[in-house]
Amino acid sequence: MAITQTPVTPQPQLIPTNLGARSFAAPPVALQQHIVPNELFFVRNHWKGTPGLEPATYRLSVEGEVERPFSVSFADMLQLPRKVLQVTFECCGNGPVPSYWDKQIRLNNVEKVTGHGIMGNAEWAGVPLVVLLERAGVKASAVQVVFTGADHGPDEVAGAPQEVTYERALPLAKALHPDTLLAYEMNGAPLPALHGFPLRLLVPGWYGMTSIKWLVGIRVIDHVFKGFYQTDRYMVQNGPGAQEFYTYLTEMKVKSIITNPAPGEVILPGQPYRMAGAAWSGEREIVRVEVSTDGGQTWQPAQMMPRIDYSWYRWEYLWTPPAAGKYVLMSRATNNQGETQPVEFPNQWDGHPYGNNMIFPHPVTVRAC
Ligand SMILES: Nc1nc2c(c(=O)[nH]1)N[C@H]1C(S)=C(S)[C@@H](COP(=O)(O)O)O[C@H]1N2
Ligand SMILES: [Mo]
Repeated sequence: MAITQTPVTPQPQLIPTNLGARSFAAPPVALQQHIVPNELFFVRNHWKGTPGLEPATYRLSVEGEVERPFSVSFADMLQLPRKVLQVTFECCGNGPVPSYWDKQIRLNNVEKVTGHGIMGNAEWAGVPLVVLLERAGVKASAVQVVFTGADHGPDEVAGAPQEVTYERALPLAKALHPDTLLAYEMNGAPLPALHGFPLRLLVPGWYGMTSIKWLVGIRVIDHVFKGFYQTDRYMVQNGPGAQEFYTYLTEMKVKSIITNPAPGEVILPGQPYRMAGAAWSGEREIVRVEVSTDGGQTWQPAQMMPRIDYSWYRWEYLWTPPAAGKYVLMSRATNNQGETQPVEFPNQWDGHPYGNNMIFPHPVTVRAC
């Protein structure tokens, strides 16, 4: 199968987040909806463009520590058992940089709220991965399952001249989980090119980098995978004295965001305003979302809507701002393990913003218009 990088222009509403036009954040209006429409769903690509995979020639191979290696066509995939799941995921780099907020709040002229757009919730349809793994017959020697994307190139940060392929592994238990999907549909439409057409892995509850797009290979291995995007990215450096040097991110940490008010929205004094947002915690349940309208001094419970499958929970809070002025709104989620969001971003030893789940200040100005 010939693989060429096809230039693709994302929807103009998406916000470019880095040089080289590889990644795009969802605008605030996208995160206000329970289901983020495909054209507003964030895009995070390691290289520009998309591998131009053709469904007619597409094959997905299953090999390695299996009894019966095989490959399937795209048409065959569509005949296999189908599962539909709502799944929320965020890129582990999602979130404003704390120093940015410190500065804005210190300057006290905060109005612009950005930085949560590299996440979304969609309804995905596909084949449970376990169906293919059972057909192949995983050997007792299996330890992990490696997923290979069709995209490759020099790494964007390391700038290494050699080609690296986008590949990552899952532990066997997560690979065999009945909800780990090989998705070919997103919100009822064929998977868009930018989101991995024709087929992507979808790992519910885990950070986005595990959900390999343009999936062409599945390889069961008898050891721990040490590929570049497994060991050199998406980990946080632990503090001095820690037992482990790095913590590798897997399941999404407990987190919440405020989506209403949006940046620049006018809020009137003395009138009830419906604050809203989202909360999630990997595969776990959220048991509580609280809201502060005074920069974290006092907290009130928000009203939570139930989640669907692995979607985020939506929440609301009716707030009547007492008077005109500047307010710092905050939300704080707690999961069923008693884990809650930290006041400050904990893991910043190496300056990487990965896995930031702090309580984010959401500044707003209340004024009569
Ligand atoms: N093949 C491939 N899969 C990939 C990536 C990539 O660059 N190549 N990016 C990963 C990252 S870091 C994220 S956050 C999600 C983003 O998925 P989306 O672009 O569909 O929103 O895809 C993941 N899967
Ligand atoms: Mo990501």
